[in-house]
Amino acid sequence: MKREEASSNSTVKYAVIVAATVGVIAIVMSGFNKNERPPHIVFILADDLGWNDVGWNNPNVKTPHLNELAEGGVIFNQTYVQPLCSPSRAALMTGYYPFRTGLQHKILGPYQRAGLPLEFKTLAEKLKEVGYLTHIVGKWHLGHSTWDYTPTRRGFDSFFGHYSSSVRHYQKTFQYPVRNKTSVGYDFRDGIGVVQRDDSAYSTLLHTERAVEIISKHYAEYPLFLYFALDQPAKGLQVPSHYEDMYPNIQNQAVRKYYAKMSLMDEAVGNISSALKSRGLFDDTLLIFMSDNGALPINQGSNLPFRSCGCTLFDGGARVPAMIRGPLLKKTGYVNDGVNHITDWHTTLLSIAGIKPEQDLDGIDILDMIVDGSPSPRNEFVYNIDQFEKAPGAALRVGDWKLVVGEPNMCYPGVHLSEVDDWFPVDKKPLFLPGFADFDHPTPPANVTLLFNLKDDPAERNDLSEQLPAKVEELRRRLDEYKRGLVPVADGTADLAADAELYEGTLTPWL
Ligand SMILES: *[C@@H]1O[C@H](CO)[C@@H](O)[C@H](O)[C@H]1NC(C)=O
Ligand SMILES: *[C@@H]1O[C@H](CO)[C@@H](O)[C@H](O)[C@H]1NC(C)=O
Ligand SMILES: *[C@@H]1O[C@H](CO)[C@@H](O)[C@H](O)[C@H]1NC(C)=O
Ligand SMILES: *[C@@H]1O[C@H](CO)[C@@H](O)[C@H](O)[C@H]1NC(C)=O
Ligand SMILES: [Ca+2]
Repeated sequence: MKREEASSNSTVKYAVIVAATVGVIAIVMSGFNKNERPPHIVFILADDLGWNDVGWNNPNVKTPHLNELAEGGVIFNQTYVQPLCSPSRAALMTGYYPFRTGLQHKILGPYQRAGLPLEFKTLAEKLKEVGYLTHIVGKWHLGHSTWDYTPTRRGFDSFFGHYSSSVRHYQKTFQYPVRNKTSVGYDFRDGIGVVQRDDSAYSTLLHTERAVEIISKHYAEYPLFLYFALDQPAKGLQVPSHYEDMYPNIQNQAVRKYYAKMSLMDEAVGNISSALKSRGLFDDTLLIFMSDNGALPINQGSNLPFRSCGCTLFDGGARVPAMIRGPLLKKTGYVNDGVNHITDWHTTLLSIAGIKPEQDLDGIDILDMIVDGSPSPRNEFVYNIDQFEKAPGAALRVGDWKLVVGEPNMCYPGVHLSEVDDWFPVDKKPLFLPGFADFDHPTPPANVTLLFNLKDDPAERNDLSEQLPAKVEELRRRLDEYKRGLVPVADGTADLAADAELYEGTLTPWL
């Protein structure tokens, strides 16, 4: 369906008016005229997938399904996200930079009280208001201390997955330091219920099976929003061995397992597109794939040619593989070089659904850029602003220029900048990122001032700050303007009352 139809979609408008006055049930009764229904949306978000970890950027990684989808759609060369999990997810769900929602500092821990503040409506809530049936499968990671923070109270009709940052693929447990011990928590839910424990079943296979089931049973009169938040490649190297067999020539076992996980992930995407085809929905579905942040050196991922990794303000943390395929696209089978930010996808999906976005969203509507390759309307974006008193850090891009100030390592003091500031090769020695908790660290934080021209120097090798002080000042002033919108960081303390051991080993909302 075309864009003009979306904005003049009378049935949708009717549904909104009815929804506003009578409530959500009215939407289900109002129905959609077949030609007016906005497209189905399947948003696939990988976890910690590096720039160089997908087939179209690195032919050694076997991702045939993703490659095929990308060939029939558009690959993005300059998609930027937040350098960490919770902030990126918050940006996608709200359309605001995390420094405006309180999620600019590190990630949410499993026992943290804070979550994505309830005053922000999620993408799912907004899409639901115009009739989308909404599902999340996989990782939430936007808070769970109270039920109000959990996905089925934030606009999703169903949830199948885990609340916290990451769980082991077979055990579905996380480990978290609490006082003098390590707390182990089981974290796997279907809706609000706990899924029966089965340590022989691999998480991503279960997630994919659920996604396929949702698609197969979808009532196609209504638009579908499926947010498939993969737990791949993420942390740990558990993977069924037959995926490793796809890489007989890779000697390094860790690299082989990592690539195997990429191929498992690719198969999951393939199963989802097959399910869309079997159900007859494929041609009417916008399928978007991107990573939530750059690869971390804890894994074998690579962000080459870009500098450094996830959890930093360098481009290796924020510039990620991304693609879209589906209806609306008038120009396909090419690489689009327009700058876009994860918040833009929020705004653009609203636009596609015929929803008027809030005035002050940070996300910009990039629909024209996606549809026919028009120039990107975005000229600047904020990588992050974190006023964390021990190690403040911020970065901003305006045009081709990028300024980084303060501590570029967002995991300080967990790791020191010297450990992550590198151009990581594929078979590097994995670095252990010791948690994200604040603790006393003997090394003082960095306080850099770096200026790069990303057009000439996308790998950030040549700092121009001393040569171009006026440019530094110009960007610093722009950053100061953004800082006026800064909100305090959400409370980061771990609540000992949340210890899973108090709830028979299961992570549970506790407040
Ligand atoms: C941890 O602390 C508790 C109480 O503070 C104590 O009873 C327990 O023995 C300690 N455990 C270890 C392994 O030190
Ligand atoms: C994809 O579907 C096939 C056939 O049902 C299944 O054997 C395989 O495990 C699925 N792969 C993933 C990653 O879910
Ligand atoms: C993608 O970005 C790189 C680095 O900025 C650039 O060299 C390349 O030309 C871009 N590719 C396309 C197709 O625009
Ligand atoms: C970092 O350096 C700048 C000058 O380049 C200075 O103004 C600022 O106070 C320093 N910040 C910290 C936290 O030391
Ligand atoms: Ca992540």
